[in-house]
Amino acid sequence: MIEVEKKFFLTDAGKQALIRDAELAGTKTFKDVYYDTHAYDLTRKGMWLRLRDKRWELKIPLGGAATRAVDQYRELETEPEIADFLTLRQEKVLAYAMQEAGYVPFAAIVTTRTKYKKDGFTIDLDSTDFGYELAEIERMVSGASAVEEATSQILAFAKKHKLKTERVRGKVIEYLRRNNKAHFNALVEAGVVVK
Ligand code: V4E
Repeated sequence: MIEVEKKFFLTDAGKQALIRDAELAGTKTFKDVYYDTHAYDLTRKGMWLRLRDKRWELKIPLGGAATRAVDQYRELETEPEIADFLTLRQEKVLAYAMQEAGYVPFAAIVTTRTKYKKDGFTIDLDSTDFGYELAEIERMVSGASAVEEATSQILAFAKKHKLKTERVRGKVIEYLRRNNKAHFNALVEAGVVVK
């Protein structure tokens, strides 16, 4: 199965329309701490290394292109895989090996995510501790050939609920735009973020 997902700006009206007649599937709160070097070696390549609560995760763009158009990622979720990919010393606890290699935290974001099901779509409403909210609409498909159709279905579903269908800044990008202009501008320069 492949997960096709799109993020959208969330207004009060959009939120009310989305949750009307939707089935509530649960709420959770998690903390993400994102890491990179001082030279932004990972994020300038569109790679995102984070500690979500107690689990390390690394998102690597598929296709190798570090552009905003890429929205499919390979996700490494075990410490040996991440250490191997970053060529870190495996005999050390990952957090120490990362520190030794110059990875430092650059953003910490607490998100409360409420999940709904509606018309065959999964809807995530994310609310962050820095006041940014967005919606993510997802659909599972069985193969690559169905991705395009699912994308159109997601866009039609979003339009029906009066969500703005242009692409939205993800939570981390918005966090950097508000809190760390040097990092944000480096990502614009690298072509990872479209201003
Ligand atoms: C992929 C990405 C980043 C890493 C965080 O990914 P995201 O999907 O926003 O996090 P989240 O919490 O929804 O993860 P999940 O729970 O679904 O695994 S940070 C930036 N990007 C891509 C990106 C970009 N290059 N440019 C802009 C404007 N927005 C997002």
